[in-house]
Amino acid sequence: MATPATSSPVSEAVRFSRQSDVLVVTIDNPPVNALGVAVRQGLAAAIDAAEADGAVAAVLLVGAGRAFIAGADIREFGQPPMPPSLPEVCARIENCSKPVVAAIHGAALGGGLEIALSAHYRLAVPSARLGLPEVQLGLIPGSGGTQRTPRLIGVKAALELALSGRHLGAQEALALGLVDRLGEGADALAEGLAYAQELAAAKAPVRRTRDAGAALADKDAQHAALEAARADTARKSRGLFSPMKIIEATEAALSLPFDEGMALERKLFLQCIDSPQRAGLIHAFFAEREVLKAPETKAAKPRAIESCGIVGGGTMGAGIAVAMLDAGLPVTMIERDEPSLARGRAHVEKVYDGLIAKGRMTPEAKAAVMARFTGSTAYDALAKVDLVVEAVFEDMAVKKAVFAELDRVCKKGAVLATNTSYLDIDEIAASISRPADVLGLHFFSPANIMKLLEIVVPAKVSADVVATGFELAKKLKKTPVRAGVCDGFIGNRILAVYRQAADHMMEDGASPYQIDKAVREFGYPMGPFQVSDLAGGDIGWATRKRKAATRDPKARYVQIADRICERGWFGQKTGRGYYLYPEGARVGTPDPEVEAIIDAERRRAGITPRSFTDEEIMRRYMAAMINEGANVVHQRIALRPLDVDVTFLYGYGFPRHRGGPMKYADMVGLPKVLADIREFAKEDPLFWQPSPLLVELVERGADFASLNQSE
Ligand code: 3H9
Repeated sequence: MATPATSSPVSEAVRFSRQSDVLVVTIDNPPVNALGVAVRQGLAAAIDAAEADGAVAAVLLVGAGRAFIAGADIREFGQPPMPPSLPEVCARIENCSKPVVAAIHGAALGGGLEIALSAHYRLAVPSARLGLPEVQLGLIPGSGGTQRTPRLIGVKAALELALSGRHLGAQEALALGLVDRLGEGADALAEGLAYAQELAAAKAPVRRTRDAGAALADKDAQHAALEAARADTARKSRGLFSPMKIIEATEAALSLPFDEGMALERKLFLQCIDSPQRAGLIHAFFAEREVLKAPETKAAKPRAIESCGIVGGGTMGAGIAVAMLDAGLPVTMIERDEPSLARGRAHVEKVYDGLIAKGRMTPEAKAAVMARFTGSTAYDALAKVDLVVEAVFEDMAVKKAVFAELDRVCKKGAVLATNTSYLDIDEIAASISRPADVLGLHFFSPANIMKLLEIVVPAKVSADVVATGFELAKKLKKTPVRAGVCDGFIGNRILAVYRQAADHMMEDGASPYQIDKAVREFGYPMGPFQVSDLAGGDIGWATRKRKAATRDPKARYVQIADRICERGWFGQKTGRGYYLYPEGARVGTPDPEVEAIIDAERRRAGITPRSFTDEEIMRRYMAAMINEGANVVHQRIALRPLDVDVTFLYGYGFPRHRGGPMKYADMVGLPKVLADIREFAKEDPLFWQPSPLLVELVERGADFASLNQSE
């Protein structure tokens, strides 16, 4: 049936050939058919070819490989634009005089969906994922997404799509009216071709989305949806730039003719492209993919992980157990005695009972998950597991005793991991007969929720064990970051330093409430003193006591936290910490007694309090974070600055639109950061020692981004 026609690709990225009277246009730009310049040129040439060939009655757009089109080529943003632009390509498709069909499989996201919306007919097979995720990159849909989508599905649904960035399945897209037909199988090409031939045979008209409007007929409902989205966005999208622009552009679909709406969309899109938030968010997008490419994941194959063991059923051990159960793995928990084991099991069950209470799990589903959970007080129960995570008390002797047992019972080749937060994993590894199998897997609390997993790499570990850590992270849907061994690894080591900077400011005159507010306004969900109250002040207190013996006596030490802890004020769980939490409130209120303690401590230390602006607070807070981040990279605890960024984005609530501390430093400018540190060093040269890496980069006129190439 197919009549071969000459295919005349402008580039390899887009092929087209006539199959009977349908010009089949295949976008083939691996891995995800992003709309780089070659694809845009190829699509424009394909439409020209369709117009020029009298034998073509319809055009079919289809993606090769795993996706239809994942969107604009994100790597091109910030580069000089190369014609044709995506809105031009979309207009060429929409204005084609012959019916154009988009057959969608896999991702049709952002510009990919906008191409499909410019086609006259759309078919989606079950694998299709449609969406406008531009908001997650600090952008608005910029090729007609804000103008065509509401014309097809109404303002409410269009805004929901563009403000959430959510992906829709084929069924939902059909129900909304975003696609016209559901394919049945996996073969978008075959189903799309049949559809295009059917349309050609029926002499179906071209149907331009720009001319559609039934979905907008009820003007009152459209305006109500706009206002609701405005109110909701003002409440939720703290400081984000693009969501309000999405609403503004979408409103134009109601109030302006199509071409004027497109012009406004373009203007707003370009404003977003120029915003630092776009740079931060796109950095985060690539960085979170780059962290997966550790040297060991390239060099070695992971070991198979079909079953896991956990030693320790406390909060951390139970959270890790839940993460593993959620990934479908069987879990064996070891505790020292039956009551402890019962508590560990209860911790695990409590998580699932919470889900049941919220209607997010059925009791039957819980029973099915718990059937994969076993507990024992005998280490021999771990004889057959592929990987064990030790999550017992943070004490070297206790950990070594656990590892001696693991060494005794675990099968050859089992990965033996520790969840220690700060102990020397090299020392733990050296204490057993198989140091090559010992790895650090540092989970963050609550371990079943927090996305970050530091994969801590001791000196003697074998590459395949490290690769297994990354593979486990994938199974657990966590974001792994490779870290070297040191006190606190990447995250907690840097945290310790900027927390001290916050304490210094508190003693010098800023209140904890002002510091928290400044940090929140920067974009964090919480400030450092709120975090301390949430985590429990006793945790930091224990660490300070542990480090007391090794602390440099010349280093500044702020005692305010100790004074608060001595009163038993450990934060939310005790009803007061830095804040007061009357009757179990989760949001605290400032405590005048804490302010009195701070005043007393200032007097004791001979400090006359001074005022701080919020801007100075953030300058100091960030300078401390960046400087220690640079040390961590310099000492190869983190391989690249982007590893520090991802650690903070996923483990410490760093605002994503700022890209991470090191990206933020690049945006501020490293000379400025270094000048700040040198200025602060005049008061406290011991604390504010510029990182050698920061100094070197400034001297070379380079930035952190220059160190981000994959290893
Ligand atoms: C847009 O469209 C703007 C328009 O409205 C207006 C323009 C005027 N570009 O995630 P994966 C790379 S904004 C360049 O690991 P998965 C990715 O870096 C865009 N590269 O695979 C990775 O590279 P590497 C709106 C891209 O199967 C490789 O592809 N679209 C792009 O887990 C594989 O990616 C989006 O925001 C891109 N657009 O997930 C969609 N996308 O192998 C962004 C991916 O070197 N993409 N790469 O590390 C995604 O959400 C996921 O990649 C996707 C596949 C779901 C498609």
